[in-house]
Amino acid sequence: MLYPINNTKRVAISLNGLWNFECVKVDYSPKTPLKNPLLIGVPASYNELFTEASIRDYVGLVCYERLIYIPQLSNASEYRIRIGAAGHIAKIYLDGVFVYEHNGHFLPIDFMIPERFIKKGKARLSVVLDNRLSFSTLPIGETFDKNSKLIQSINHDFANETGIHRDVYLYTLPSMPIRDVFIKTKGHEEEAIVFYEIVTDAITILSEVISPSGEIIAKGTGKSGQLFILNPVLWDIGKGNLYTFRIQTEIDLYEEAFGIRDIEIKGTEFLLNGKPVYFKGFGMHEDHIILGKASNSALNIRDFNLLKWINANSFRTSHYPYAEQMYELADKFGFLVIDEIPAVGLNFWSSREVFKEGTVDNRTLETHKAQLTELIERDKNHPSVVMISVANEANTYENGSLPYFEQVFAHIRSITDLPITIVENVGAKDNKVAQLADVIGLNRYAGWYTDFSDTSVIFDQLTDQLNQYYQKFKKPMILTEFGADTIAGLHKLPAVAFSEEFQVEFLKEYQAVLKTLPYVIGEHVWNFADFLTKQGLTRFDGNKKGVFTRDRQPKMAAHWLKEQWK
Ligand code: BDP
Repeated sequence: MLYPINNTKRVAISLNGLWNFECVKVDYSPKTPLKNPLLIGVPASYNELFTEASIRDYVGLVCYERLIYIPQLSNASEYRIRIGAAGHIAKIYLDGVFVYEHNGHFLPIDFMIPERFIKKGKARLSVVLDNRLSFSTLPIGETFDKNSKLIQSINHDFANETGIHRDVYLYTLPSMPIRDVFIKTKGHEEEAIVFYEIVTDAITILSEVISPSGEIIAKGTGKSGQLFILNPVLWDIGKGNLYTFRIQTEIDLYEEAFGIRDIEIKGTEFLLNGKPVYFKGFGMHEDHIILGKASNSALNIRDFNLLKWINANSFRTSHYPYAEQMYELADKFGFLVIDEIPAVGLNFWSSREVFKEGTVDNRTLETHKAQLTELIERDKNHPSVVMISVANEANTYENGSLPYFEQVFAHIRSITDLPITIVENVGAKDNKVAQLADVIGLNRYAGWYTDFSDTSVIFDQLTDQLNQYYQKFKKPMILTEFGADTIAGLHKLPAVAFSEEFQVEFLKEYQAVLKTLPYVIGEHVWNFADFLTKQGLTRFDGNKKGVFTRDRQPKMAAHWLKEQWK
């Protein structure tokens, strides 16, 4: 699936901006326009925009609605709508008629506008979103009725904010369009091969590779082939060298950026263009003041400038696929991305064949596999994506976890040759699954959730836990999470938990261990920035483990990390 673009053959019209909005009943169907709509901004989470707690905390169905006008363009043969992300389950209606359904909060919704609406030239577009978590959604969760109000049991640590979260486009395709392109590269500084495969019914196909400096350096014809490039400029950390793959048919035109880079796991090393990489960076969240989980260019640029400033080279899209623009920026800035699916906190596997309420089972597995397919379809050509994470903190000590993850790994390996990781928090001894991964991610909170505020336990405990993993699985490892909640502006000497001084001392202890263990190929501090999560006794206006505040200003630890990562 290709991103909507504007060029001489295609038109993409933004449908962002003001929409009508209403919280609606669970059996709602938009036969008639909304009766008492509120105005809402798109993209944004609805949870942060109003003054009533009843909307902020609303669980159930909401309807977004607006009129769309469909221009009649001579070159357009197909009209489609693409919503970058909205969730969890989205049902789309035009003039009250159901046209499309999608399950997956963090992946695109893309559907064709039926002919009769194009003839009419306009339609009422209704996007009905259902944020009820279940064992068929990712993340999983449960929804209960409490005194006629829906409430959720959430097994993950970020707010279940909902809304149309990414850009919405009405876009056109010419007849026999270029539907997709798969680009793979292999090579080194002397020579590279670009393998391509184009999905289209067009007959005459011309492909061109354009170098980062703008010259056409290779040409091909047909739907698939290999192009040789002499002395390529490689894509690398901090070097977002991007080539363009231009496809022209008799009626269509599309340009896709790609990079030439090689990745390989050799023993305990992760090699990028033949050189070992040490991952420095963060687990992040798409989370912003007012916008909630929506993506915004200005805020995305700010995040990348901070990542660059702090000398990071990578991040994990914890705990879900981010907006396309984050990958586009990672491609351009030269950042490594571990691309994660929202399989967070999977637990309680059903030991039976039949569905059992309150268990992860075949319903979850089907959603998990379908979203991995959509993730690879979306992100396959980004040079920045160097690893896929299939889950975060699943209960991989439970018996049902192995057969479940055998299927997840078989599926992901059938659709990509990228290295696969799983992010763990169970001890090595009890882990039944980690042998399936190429790289093991481990989240650790010694001195915080255990032995609270005692940093002296960190060195020995962490050394021991990582060594146990390595001895059992013999895989390269990344410390994918370690961090302490820190209130910006709280200073204490000597340090106490929650102070900025404590965060530095805490991170320092972890880093000291990592330097001694050769199989550890990276450190991702938890978290890049403070973020919103459900209310709880251990959460003071959100999770405060950010090295930056929620409005993206540095805490003391940011200055310290910048020095360490120089
Ligand atoms: C880890 C989770 C992460 C949480 C973090 C924390 O992977 O999502 O936010 O703990 O508690 O277990 O801060």
